[in-house]
Amino acid sequence: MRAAAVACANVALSKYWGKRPGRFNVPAVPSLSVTLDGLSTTTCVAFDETLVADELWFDGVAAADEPTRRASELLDRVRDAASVSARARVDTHNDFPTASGLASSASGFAALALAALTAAGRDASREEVSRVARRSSASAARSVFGGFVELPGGLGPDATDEQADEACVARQVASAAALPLRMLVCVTTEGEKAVGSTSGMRETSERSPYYGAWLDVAPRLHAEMMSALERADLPVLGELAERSALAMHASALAAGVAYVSGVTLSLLGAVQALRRGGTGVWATMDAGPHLKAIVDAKDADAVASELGAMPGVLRVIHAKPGPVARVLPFDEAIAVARGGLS
Ligand code: 2P0
Repeated sequence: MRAAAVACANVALSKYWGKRPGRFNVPAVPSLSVTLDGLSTTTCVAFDETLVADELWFDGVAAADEPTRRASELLDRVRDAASVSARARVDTHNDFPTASGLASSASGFAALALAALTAAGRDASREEVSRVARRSSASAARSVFGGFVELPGGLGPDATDEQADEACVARQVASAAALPLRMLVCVTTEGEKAVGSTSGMRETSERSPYYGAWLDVAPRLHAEMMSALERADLPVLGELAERSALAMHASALAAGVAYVSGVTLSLLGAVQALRRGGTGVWATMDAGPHLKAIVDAKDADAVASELGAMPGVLRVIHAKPGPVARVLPFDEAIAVARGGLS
């Protein structure tokens, strides 16, 4: 009744922002991501009949009520699927800043879903792991897979919520080696973000005059990106990824949801200037102020030193396309999760 897993963060090239109305946390638009090597969450789950409630610990420190409640919701779905009644202790460790727009919920819920289903004795397919993760955090559905991963958008209003849930399954669409892409994560703060993704996208859908435009353009950018990926055309993919990020942020900003900071905008200017100078580099940003530069592997070191020298950049993480989530030996993982070792 115990198991451990590791999953990597992912960054969307074509962004998910906004949910299909109804249940099961189904995105309104399709997304395409790259799983990132080296930004990982290690999670251990131990079901224990003596516990009266689920417990969540980060690096050996008890988590606050809200993250514990979200972990417990996922565990409820696993208990239902595997006919288990025991509560669980969850120990987890991120090797990058938590809840600051670096996709810690994606790797976190993917690792939790895989560890919990395995601990419950459920011989789950990757698709089942991904669906369990997606209902907690849609981007987590993508972190179950390695390389380049697509998560479809929701079906139209004629479909039932159950049909939309059934159809919304992530899949790997290209291996990690498909493109010589590197992601340079320019870390601009170690703090937590002020507005979480779930409430940020709800406010955008309720208040942004540009939310309709986003719903219109996102699937088209996504389709063009899928064919650029099929052709292994990094310049076109990068250009489209930057447009997807800018459209998402413009729509959020019009609702007063601002994730970008002054440093983010300076970095965006620097990326665009590098591009005018002939370097293949493109920007993407998520629900936090960090800018991620998409770059050809051959230019990664030069671009990283340029961006890393900009005021306000704390450090630059070099990431390449990463692997699928996997089960780990429990004893090895618990030392990492409780001690914060990596
Ligand atoms: C993405 N983001 O596609 C987009 C781009 C952030 C910006 O998915 O409400 O934590 O838990 O399903 O997955 C972050 O949102 O939101 C996210 P919920 P999630 O990566």
